[in-house]
Amino acid sequence: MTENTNPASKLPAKRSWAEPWKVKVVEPLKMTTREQRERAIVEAGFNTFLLRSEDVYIDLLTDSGTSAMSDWQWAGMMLGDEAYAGSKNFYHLEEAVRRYYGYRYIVPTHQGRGAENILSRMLIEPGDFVPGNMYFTTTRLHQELAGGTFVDIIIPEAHDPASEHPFKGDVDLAALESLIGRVGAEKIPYISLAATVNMAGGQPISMKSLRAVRALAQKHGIRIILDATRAVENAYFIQQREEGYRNKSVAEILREICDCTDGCTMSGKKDALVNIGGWLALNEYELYEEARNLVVVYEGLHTYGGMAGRDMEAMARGIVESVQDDHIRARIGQVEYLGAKLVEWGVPVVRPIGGHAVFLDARNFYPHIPQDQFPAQMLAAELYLDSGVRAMERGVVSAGRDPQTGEHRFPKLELVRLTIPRRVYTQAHIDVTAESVAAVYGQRQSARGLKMVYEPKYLRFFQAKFERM
Ligand code: PLI
Repeated sequence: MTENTNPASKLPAKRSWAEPWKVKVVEPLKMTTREQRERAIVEAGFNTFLLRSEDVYIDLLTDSGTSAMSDWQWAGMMLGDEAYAGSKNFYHLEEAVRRYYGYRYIVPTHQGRGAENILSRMLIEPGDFVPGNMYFTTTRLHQELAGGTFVDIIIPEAHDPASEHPFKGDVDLAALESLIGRVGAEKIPYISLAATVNMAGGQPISMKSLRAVRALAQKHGIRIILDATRAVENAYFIQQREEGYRNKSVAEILREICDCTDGCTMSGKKDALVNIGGWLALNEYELYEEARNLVVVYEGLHTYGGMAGRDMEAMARGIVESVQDDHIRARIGQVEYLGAKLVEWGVPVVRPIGGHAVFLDARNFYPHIPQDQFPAQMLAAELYLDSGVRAMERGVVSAGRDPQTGEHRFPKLELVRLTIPRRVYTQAHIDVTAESVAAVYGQRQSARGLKMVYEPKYLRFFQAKFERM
C-alpha cells in the first residue's frame, strides 16, 4: 500500500471526539415556516423570551434548567423522599456539595436567585458597595434591592469582544484596592466573584487572580462569595489554560476555587445538570444560622428550600456527573465546535469562545443600528425568523436602567447568546445553527432597529416588547 492510499494518512491532526453518552429518549421538535415564525415573533414583541417553546426549533435561549438528565439521575427521581422535614435526599445533596464544593453549611433554595435573595438580605446594608467581576442580572438586582451598589471590578479586556485574554473573568486588583480605599472595607460586605462570567461571554477567572483577590480580601477582612453557577466549567478552563493545572482533575480544581472563598450561591440548573434547584453554601456558623432563619420565610424548610425530594436527589447525582473530566470536555467541546465554525466564516463573536455559549457581537454585526435601537434584540429576532433557532439578547435591554438616573445603562458588550444546553443537541443541530447565523450575517445590511413599546420595572429583558422601527 502506498502512502496516499492509506486512509490513516487522511486523518486530521486532531482526531474527532464524541460525547461520553448515547441517546435513550427523544423529544420530537416542531418545524415551522417563515410565515409562522413572522407571526410568532411579532406576537412576542420581538422578545425571544415571549415565544412559545413549541414554536422554537433549536432552543438556545439558555443552558439554565434545560439539560438532559442521565438514567442515573432519573432513577434517583424515583427515590424521592417527599417528607416535609428531614428528607434523606437533602442529606445526599448536602454530602455531594460538601464533597465536591467543600463548604461546611448548605441551605437549599428553589434556584440561584433564591440563594441571592437570602445572601443579599443577610449581608448588605443600605449604602454598602458590592464589587464583582461584572454584573449578572438577578445578582445585581438583589444587591440593589437590599440597598447596595454594585461596582464592576473586572479587567478591562472583559469589555472588549476581540481581546483573546485567556482569563477575561479576572479581577482588576487596582480597581478593587481603589474601591476599598475610597469607601472603606466596612462598607463592603463581600466581594462577589463569578466563575465563569456569564455576561462577559462565559469567560473564566484564573486561580492566580482568585488567590490575589483572596490575599487582598483577607488583609481587609472582607468575605468572598462565589457565584458557583458555572464553576465546574471554569475549573475546566483552568485545567486547559493555566500553568500547573494540566494534570489536576476538574474536581480537584473546583475544590481549589471554592477553597479561596467563604461561601457560594448556586443555580443548580446549569453545571449541576438539573431542571430546577440551587443552594446557598457558607462556612461561618453564625451566617448559616441567619440563612436558616430566612430560608423558611422565602423558600421552604431548611431541608428542602423549595425543592421536592426527587429534585434534590437528581441534583446530588448531577453534581457527581458534572465534575467528570470526560463530561466537561465534551460539553465545552461542543460550544467550541460552534464557535470555531463561526470564527472560520468571519462572523463577529466574543473571543475566546466561552464555556456555555457562543456570543455574537451585535455591535459589529449591525454597526448601522445604534445601541438605543437594540441591535442585539433585533439580531436574536432575525435568527429566529431565519431558522427557528432561539437565542437571547445580552446587551442594553438586559443591562436595564440605572436606579439613580433612570437612564438606560449602555454596556460596552452588545451581544446575542447562543447558549448550548448540556447533553441535548447533536452536532447536526449545531451545524444548522451555524449556517443560520451565517445566513443572517449575509443579510445584515437590510436589518433595522427596534423601539421598545412595553417595559417592565424589574429585569425588563424577560418581558419587554418591541416593534420594528
Ligand atoms: O436562574 P437562577 O435563579 O437559577 O440563577 C440565577 C443566576 C445566577 N448567576 C448566574 C451566573 C446565572 O447565569 C444565573 C442564571 N442564569 C440564567 C437564567 C441564564 O440564562 O444565564
